[in-house]
Amino acid sequence: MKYQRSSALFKAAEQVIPGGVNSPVRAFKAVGGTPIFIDKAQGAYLYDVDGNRYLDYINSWGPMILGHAHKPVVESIVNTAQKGTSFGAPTLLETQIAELAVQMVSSIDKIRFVNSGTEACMSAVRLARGYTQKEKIIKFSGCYHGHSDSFLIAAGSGAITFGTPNSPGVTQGTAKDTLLAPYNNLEAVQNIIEANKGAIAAIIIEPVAGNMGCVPPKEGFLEGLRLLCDQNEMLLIFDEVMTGFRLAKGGAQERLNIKADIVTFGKVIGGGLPVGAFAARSEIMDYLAPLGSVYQAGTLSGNPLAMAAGLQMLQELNQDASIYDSIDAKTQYLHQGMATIFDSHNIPHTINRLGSMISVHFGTTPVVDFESSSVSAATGVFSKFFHGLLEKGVYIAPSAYETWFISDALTYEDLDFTLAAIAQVAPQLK
Ligand code: KE4
Repeated sequence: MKYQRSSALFKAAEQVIPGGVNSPVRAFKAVGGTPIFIDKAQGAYLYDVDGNRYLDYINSWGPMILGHAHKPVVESIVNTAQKGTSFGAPTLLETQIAELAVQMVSSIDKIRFVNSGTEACMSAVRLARGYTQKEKIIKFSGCYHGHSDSFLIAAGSGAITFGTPNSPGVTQGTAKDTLLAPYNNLEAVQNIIEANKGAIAAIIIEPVAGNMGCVPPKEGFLEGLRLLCDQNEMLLIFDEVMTGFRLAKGGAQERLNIKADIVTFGKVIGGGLPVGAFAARSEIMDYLAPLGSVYQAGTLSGNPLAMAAGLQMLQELNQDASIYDSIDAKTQYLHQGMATIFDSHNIPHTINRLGSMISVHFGTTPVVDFESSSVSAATGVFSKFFHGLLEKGVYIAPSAYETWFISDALTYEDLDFTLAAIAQVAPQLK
């Protein structure tokens, strides 16, 4: 592969954008090298500015579950744009996507749209604090809920990569209200609750973690959190920015058969445009302004283009649930193929998967939380894996702490191409 134009564009970007990127993980810091600049994408493929083609396993970090430039979504955006792009006033589209989301996710009566997953999670925590009139929250090391201050306390995703769990600029005043527990460790949560009796508003969790690689909940873990919340008058917040509308129509709540009190969304719900959302039963959501006293707002929240894209995406997923079986089967095929290759080369590895969420960890320890994920990430093998695949036209997330995002646009020929590339790279990983 040649990357001359990407390199030149990156140098120019660095002059006017911090680190040359608008989101840190895109800078390839965790794997080294220079980020590739994308010119266009179609279906399962990305095309960079040097004319190289890649099979895409990032899919804009989740939204492109039906593949890039999905025709009905693009047409919906174009048609809507011709009638104006944003009015700052209510539109029918907002009601239509809200009604569909409420129909698809059984635990919610009402939903509020925002512009990112960060905004959704930030707003969900404020709502939980306003509803319970308590101030502390529990989050889990390695879980990432966006970059608002309350979450950059040993956050996952980009913050892990940069080795700055407590980001400068986050005040001690904020940090004291965020309590940390290891993922999959119910006893630790019980101990925190005991030590903070009556002070905790909510537990926020990725029901299937995707920001320390894919880390599924252990048997009984989420059920245990549900019980602890009920016993201690705390709200359970599921951050489904990644899992929502991906693991099932009703997301992780449906897939894992457990109900959260508040659920947040992003990525898929926006069809590739900037959309986040948070939702709950009416009794909680009615605490929000203008009905209630918990303030939350946004100039472009619910804007017509994003609503049109998200509505088209959700309509397709709602009408044809076979998409979920299809992406799950493709992910399982990839899982089995990779495991066979790594085993045949005696490469120490763990592959974590739930539904279409999958990650590869090069180490011997099972990856069940942030600590064990970090042990595998520290081996340095992942960077060779990433660049070896990139050279062969397969684009996976540039960090060992990320999950692969499968789209239904991937064919079994694409999966076989991917496995052949992995087989060629495997000898370099020992
Ligand atoms: P955004 O603010 O980036 O839209 O969403 C934040 C967020 C919240 N919750 C979960 C579970 C998430 O995974 C995310 C964002 N995911 C990362 C990828 N791991 C986005 C990539 C990036 O930061 O550029």
